[in-house]
Amino acid sequence: MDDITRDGNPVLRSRAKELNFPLSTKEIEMGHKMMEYLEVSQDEKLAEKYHLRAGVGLAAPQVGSPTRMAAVLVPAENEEEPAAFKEIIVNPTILSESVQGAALGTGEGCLSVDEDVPGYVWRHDRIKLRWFDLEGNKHITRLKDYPAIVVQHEFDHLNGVLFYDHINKDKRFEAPEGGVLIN
Ligand code: SB7
Ligand code: NI
Repeated sequence: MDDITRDGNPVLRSRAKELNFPLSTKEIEMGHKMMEYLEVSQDEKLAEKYHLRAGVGLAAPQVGSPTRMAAVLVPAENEEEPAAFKEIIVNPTILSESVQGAALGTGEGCLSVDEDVPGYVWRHDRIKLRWFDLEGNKHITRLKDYPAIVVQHEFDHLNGVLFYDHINKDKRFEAPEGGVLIN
C-alpha cells in the first residue's frame, strides 16, 4: 500500500471499471487496506515512521487497480468526535449536485501528484451520492463542503481526471460567481 501510482501512469488517466457483487476476497481486502492507509497516514507518528503523506481519500487507481472503489476518511473538526465521513465506497454515482460551487481556499493536492499545483479547484458545494459498501449494500448520502469536495476528487480518479485539470491556468485564483471558499 505504500507505493502509490504517480502521475504519468496510464491507470490514473483511464476510466475505472465497475465492480461486481459479491466482491472477491481480494477486492474486499484492497478496500480495507486503502482505509488502513488513510488511518496510518493521519497518525503523525506512524506517518513519519512509514514516510507517508497524510491523505483524506484514496482511490483504487492510485494503488494500481482500475476499479471503481475509493476510501474516504475526513476527520471531524473536533478530534473527540467521529469522522465527518469515513467509508469505503464502491461504484459511486453522483445523483445530483448543487449549482453552488465551492473550492478549498488552499487549493488541492493529490498523493499521485508530487508537485504542488496552485489554484482553486471549483467543485459542487453539495452532492447527493449513491454508493455501495463492500457487502453490496446500497447507500444514499448527502454531503456538503469539505467531505463533498473530497468525494468529488476521488470520483474524478475513477474517471481518469486529476485535480489540476480543473484549475484555470490563466487565472488560478479566480472565483466564479456565487462560488464559496472553504476553510
Ligand atoms: C484535497 C485533497 C484531497 C481531496 C480533496 C482536496 C485528497 C488527497 C489525497 N488523494 O490524492 C486522494 O485521491
Ligand atoms: Ni488524489
